[in-house]
Amino acid sequence: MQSEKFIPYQSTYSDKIDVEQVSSSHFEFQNMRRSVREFSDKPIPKVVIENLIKTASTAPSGAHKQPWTFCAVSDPKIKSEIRKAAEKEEYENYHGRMSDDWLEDLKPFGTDWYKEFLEIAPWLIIVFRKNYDMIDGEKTKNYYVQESVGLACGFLLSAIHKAGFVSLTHTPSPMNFLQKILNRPENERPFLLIPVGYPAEDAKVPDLERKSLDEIAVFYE
Ligand code: IYR
Repeated sequence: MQSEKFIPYQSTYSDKIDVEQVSSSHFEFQNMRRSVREFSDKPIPKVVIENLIKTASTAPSGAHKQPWTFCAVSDPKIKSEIRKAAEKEEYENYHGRMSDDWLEDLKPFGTDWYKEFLEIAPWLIIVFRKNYDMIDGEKTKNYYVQESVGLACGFLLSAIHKAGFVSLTHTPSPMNFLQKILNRPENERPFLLIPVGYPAEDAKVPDLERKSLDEIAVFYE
């Protein structure tokens, strides 16, 4: 018996949908998504960023706790502060903190400690995970926080791609400086820093291949 209130599920199903065609063309579209490091400074209206964040927050989460906060920054002063702090950490990472294997693995991507995009992209979305919540001064539990916030970020990247923008999943490490700069409470920890914008006109991406279906899936029929 269902003790809580349930409502009818509003299905997106239609017998007019050609599922093979729809799933295949969605794959083709998603397969065009790339992490981009070269942004244009062309502005994006705040309402658009609000829509992207609302979409991210439709992701499933443990006990529907939605254990996330999305901080959207367009203020140039805060972006500069973030860039300065991120580059300070990344400089250390690229000059001793990262292993030789790691540096070797990153060579195809041409990354370095220099993070110009943090000032060029019109918006930085910094995603925080909430290990617990504070409701009326009481600690309340959240569940599967990493999984939930990871899913929300996936939804966010997809929404960004659908709108024709590009993004980058940037993980300056350690990134506790984001908590300080953005003045976030104790129960929030930085999870990902996602610059969002239009691609620079001459933006280039590494020539990568994705794994084949055989390498990523096993079917039991
Ligand atoms: N955080 C660093 C290093 C870095 C690490 C991985 I794993 C990447 O896929 C890309 C970069 C940076 O942002 O440069």
